[in-house]
Amino acid sequence: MSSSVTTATTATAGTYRGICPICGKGCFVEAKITDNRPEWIKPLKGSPHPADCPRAGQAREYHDHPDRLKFPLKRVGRRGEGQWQRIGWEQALAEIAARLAAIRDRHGPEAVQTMGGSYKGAGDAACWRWSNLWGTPNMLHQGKNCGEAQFLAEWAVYGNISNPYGLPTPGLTRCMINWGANPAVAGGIKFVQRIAQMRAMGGKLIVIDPRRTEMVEQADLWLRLRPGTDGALAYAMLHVIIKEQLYDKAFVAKWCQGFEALTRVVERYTPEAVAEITWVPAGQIIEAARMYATNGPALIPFGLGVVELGKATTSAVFAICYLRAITGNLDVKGGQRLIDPPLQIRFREEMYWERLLDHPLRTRDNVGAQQWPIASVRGMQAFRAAMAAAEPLGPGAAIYMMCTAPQATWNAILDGEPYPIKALITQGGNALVALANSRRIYAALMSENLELSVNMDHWMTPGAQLADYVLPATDGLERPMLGGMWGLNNNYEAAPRIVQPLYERRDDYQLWRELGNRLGQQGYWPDTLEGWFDRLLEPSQVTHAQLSAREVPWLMGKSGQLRHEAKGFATASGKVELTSDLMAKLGYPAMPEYEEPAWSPVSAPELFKTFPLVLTSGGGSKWYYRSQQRHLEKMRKQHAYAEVTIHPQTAAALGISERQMVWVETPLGRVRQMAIFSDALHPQVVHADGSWWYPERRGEDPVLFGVWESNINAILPDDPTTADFAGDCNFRGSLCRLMPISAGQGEPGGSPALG
Ligand SMILES: Nc1nc2c(c(=O)[nH]1)N[C@H]1C(S)=C(S)[C@@H](COP(=O)(O)OP(=O)(O)OC[C@H]3O[C@@H](n4cnc5c(=O)[nH]c(N)nc54)[C@H](O)[C@@H]3O)O[C@H]1N2
Ligand SMILES: Nc1nc2c(c(=O)[nH]1)N[C@H]1C(S)=C(S)[C@@H](COP(=O)(O)OP(=O)(O)OC[C@H]3O[C@@H](n4cnc5c(=O)[nH]c(N)nc54)[C@H](O)[C@@H]3O)O[C@H]1N2
Ligand code: SF4
Ligand SMILES: [Mo]
Repeated sequence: MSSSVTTATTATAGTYRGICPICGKGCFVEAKITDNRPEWIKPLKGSPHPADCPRAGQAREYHDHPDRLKFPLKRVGRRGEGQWQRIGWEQALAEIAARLAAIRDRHGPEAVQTMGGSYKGAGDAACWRWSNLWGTPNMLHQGKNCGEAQFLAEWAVYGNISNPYGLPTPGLTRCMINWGANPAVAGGIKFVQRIAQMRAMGGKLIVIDPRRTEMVEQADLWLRLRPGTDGALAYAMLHVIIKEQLYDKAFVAKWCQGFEALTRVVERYTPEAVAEITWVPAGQIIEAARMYATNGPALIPFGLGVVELGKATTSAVFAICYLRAITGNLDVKGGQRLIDPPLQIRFREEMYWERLLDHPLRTRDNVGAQQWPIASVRGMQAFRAAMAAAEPLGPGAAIYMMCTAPQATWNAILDGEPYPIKALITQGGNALVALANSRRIYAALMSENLELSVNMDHWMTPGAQLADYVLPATDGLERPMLGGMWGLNNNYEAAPRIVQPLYERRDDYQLWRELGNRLGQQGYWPDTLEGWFDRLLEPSQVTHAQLSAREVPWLMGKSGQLRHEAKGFATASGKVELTSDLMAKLGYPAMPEYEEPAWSPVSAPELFKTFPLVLTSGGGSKWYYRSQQRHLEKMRKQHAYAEVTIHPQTAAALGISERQMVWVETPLGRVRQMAIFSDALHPQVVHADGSWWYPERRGEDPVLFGVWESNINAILPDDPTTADFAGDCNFRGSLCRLMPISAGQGEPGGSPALG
């Protein structure tokens, strides 16, 4: 690291190191600041993870962009009309607090729903902390759809989660399955290099993905499955491994509960039967099973391709848990390591999960609890009871266990069932773009039943446009940083505030602190985010400023300990529960079997006649982080418009030429995307970009920055029958049809009429 680098909490001029402000990954940058403005920002070489992706190059444009929110705004016209009045923070906070208090008096604390998005820094944790102190179990963040199902399955089966950012250990890891994961795009250069090193040292790579991703180029074996059929595939691999006696008999005998039940269940998932379901040849299924089972230690990291399949997710996440366990790859070096509790920082205590479980005002569980009890306060209590012996503090990231299913929130707003939600505070989330069935979300956000809607963001988004108050948040240069704030890992990077916030932007933390102080939480909130970080860091006896000033500002958790050998697994039985007592207790099958997605050629054959293509969506793009960065010119030059990828033969049969605009249509309507060809796709499968909006379009309703134009979520279903065991959305594994748009039809601009 360059010795000329200095650190400070109040920078105005000099060269500083901090965190790339673009997405929540916390990569390190070096920035030259003059007059409190970044002159240049570049990757910080020699740091634990220097910013290394194309988006980072646009950090200055992001920070300086004229469209960034600058001041608090209050709606003065109708919702969506775009009539805003600039107000001060004092007025905004006082009015919001007064309305929240009135709602609590009339409807209880549960009538307030808080909502966030994918990881956005410490503001997310501050939101959960506030929600717990306030007494609402209605918390939702978009991580609900990106990993929750896998984490809940791991907690149920292993009593802990495996490292979600699992990297292979070259020389040790002998096989890795990128199962619905594309680390070349999602994880960055470090992941790709590590996998290449693993392969150079003899490790095998299997990719399970309907698309020929960058990782397929390196792979020994690629299974191009029909989207949504991962659960059947995993059970077929278990079938082969058990039939051929390739499992770890000693581990199974000593540590697994329910192996006999598994043996019975896998019986019918023969490679031949599952080849019909998955469209993967039986020979490849057998080869993948053998390769994985006979090349330990082996690793199957977190992958979004298996957790966004709606009801088909449930069997997929459980069966993958079984695969790792019975092959003896669980909690071994070079294999599937379990995470260490986040004890370096006072994360769990500061979240006040305890307080929510026993809150004096809260009398009701979250609005999705009846349908999806695993994702509720009751579910959390069941987990805690099961874990009591091994992990008295319970899981770190308990938010994953209490997260409200989004469709339940929209019902509670629109129909008042099971009880009304009257206020929504969104911080760092773009629900109208990011969650399924956007029209229902639109109806909820526009509903008069929703008495208060607040949105804190960097930009005016389609959802913010429908809010009553819009609040401007600081970005990653304007605020200090402490990594690991979702409680999912035990390493914490730190960085100071390297420029003072511009205009009237505030840290997300301050929204929650200020509301808390006005609403009975006095004494709970340190004055500054830095002050809160200091409190969190006390167990490590370092302040945030000291940590940020270190040569490597990185607090490493203790690891290297294999957890089960010392204490057993943190389940009620102390074993890996292939048949989960906790699931059974909550009314679910103890060993969930494969179910098709709600709309599939098998589950909905009539629908398949009119919607004859299998649709998947949302594989990451290197130019964008989910719905973000659409304002940045360089990114838009690379990928200007939402794209749908199809096989050229299919396109030819439909009269579609490359780069032509097409309608992507489902029973819920249609959106426009640009056709791109790939002959590596199965001819009956298409992939549509997820989460598109166009900030250059009009913001006012009904255009709402083109949210109806190309956003695939506008036409994906969200009724409860489509969801998995925790109520997650069905983004991948669906049905659609395509139609070319002839010139002059379906002009861009976007309105609900387009559907
Ligand atoms: N069809 C389909 N839909 C999907 C997916 C898919 O694969 N297919 N993927 C899903 C996944 S994995 C995820 S995680 C979700 C993402 O869903 P979201 O998290 O809702 O979407 P993002 O685009 O990540 O960011 C939401 C908003 O946060 C704002 N923001 C960024 N940083 C900050 C900050 O520091 N403070 C504040 N206050 N705001 C900030 C951004 O400007 C943006 O408007 O989308 C899901 N939706
Ligand atoms: N550059 C960039 N990086 C990101 C993000 C981003 O938007 N851009 N998003 C971040 C977020 S929020 C998340 S959650 C992570 C996710 O990171 P990953 O887990 O790698 O997820 P994705 O790239 O969304 O999808 C992985 C793969 O799933 C495949 N897939 C689609 N349908 C199916 C299916 O039915 N079965 C299987 N097996 N595979 C399927 C897609 O083709 C895709 O290649 O990435 C993070 N990193
Ligand atoms: S955009 Fe995200 S992944 Fe890329 S360097 Fe910045 S923080 Fe890291
Ligand atoms: Mo995500």
